[in-house]
Amino acid sequence: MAKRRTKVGFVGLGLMGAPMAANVLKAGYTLLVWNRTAEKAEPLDAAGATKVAVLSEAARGADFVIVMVADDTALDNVLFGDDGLSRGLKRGAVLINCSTTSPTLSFRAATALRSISVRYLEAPVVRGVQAAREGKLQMLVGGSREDFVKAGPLLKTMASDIHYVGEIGRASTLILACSLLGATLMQAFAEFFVLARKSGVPFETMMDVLHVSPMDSQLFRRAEQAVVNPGARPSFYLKHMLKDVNLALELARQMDVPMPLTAEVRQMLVAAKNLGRGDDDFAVLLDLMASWSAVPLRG
Ligand code: NA7
Repeated sequence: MAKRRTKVGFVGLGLMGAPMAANVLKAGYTLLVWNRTAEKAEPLDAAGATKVAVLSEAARGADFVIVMVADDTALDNVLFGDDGLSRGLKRGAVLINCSTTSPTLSFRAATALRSISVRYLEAPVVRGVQAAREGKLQMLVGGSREDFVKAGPLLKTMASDIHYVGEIGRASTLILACSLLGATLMQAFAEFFVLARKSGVPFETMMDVLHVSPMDSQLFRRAEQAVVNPGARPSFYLKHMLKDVNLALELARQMDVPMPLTAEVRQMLVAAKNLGRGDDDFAVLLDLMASWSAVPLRG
């Protein structure tokens, strides 16, 4: 299908959604955009997309509709709320949910959409805002292989590493497993940092040692940035990391899986959120650990 003749709706133009939608537009698709806070759709409208005032209009005539919203409540609202997307989607359209939401909601959404002959793919993403801007996200896709193949060219405008992981539920589960790893690694880095800092080890020395050690992780580059570049814009909000960890723990409860470490890290995320740090990058766990340890984060 020629790109310009392929109509795509995009709903949710937050930190991640806006640059993802910009890449879909740049690739030549005809793009309809909607966001709850309408002003956020204006830059895309100015760049050639069409901003719609009513949510269901973002699905009208669209071959694909991409949703990138905060959480389960938001996804449920935009799909099935008053004047939600389900009222505008045409038969045969593919709804692509890029948000990190629960597998339970994925099953429910897939079933409800099937009843109106709409296909559903879950396609949550890893990596942050910079990767979203560059079209280099990592994407996990769950749903039918046929729908995955059909959506392939569109997904490639947003992501450089795309993994088809199988039936509905698998991608939303695996992304939560990735998130709990991210949260626990960040907390582990914070503890590594405060112990070394309080005993007087210079930051550069810590990093030199860590980066060539078997314990290194790409995630620690981000933690390092939180120390050397404190004014940087968040790449992944702490409030969303807490949401992911809550979803992972709920899933673990349902499946009788013990996750003691994740449960502990959740306490830190809750404390940070209650201290007003929900809209900071989740690397702010370092700040919290530094103040608990009475060591300066910098200097
Ligand atoms: P942001 O920047 O917090 O953006 C969240 C988006 O979700 C934003 O467009 C919100 O609209 C929208 N939202 C939130 N609640 C609702 C409701 N109830 N109804 C409609 N739209 C809503 O998050 P990110 O872009 O960083 O992340 C998005 C997802 O990817 C999330 O699942 C992460 O865990 C991973 P607003 O602009 O606030 O009006």
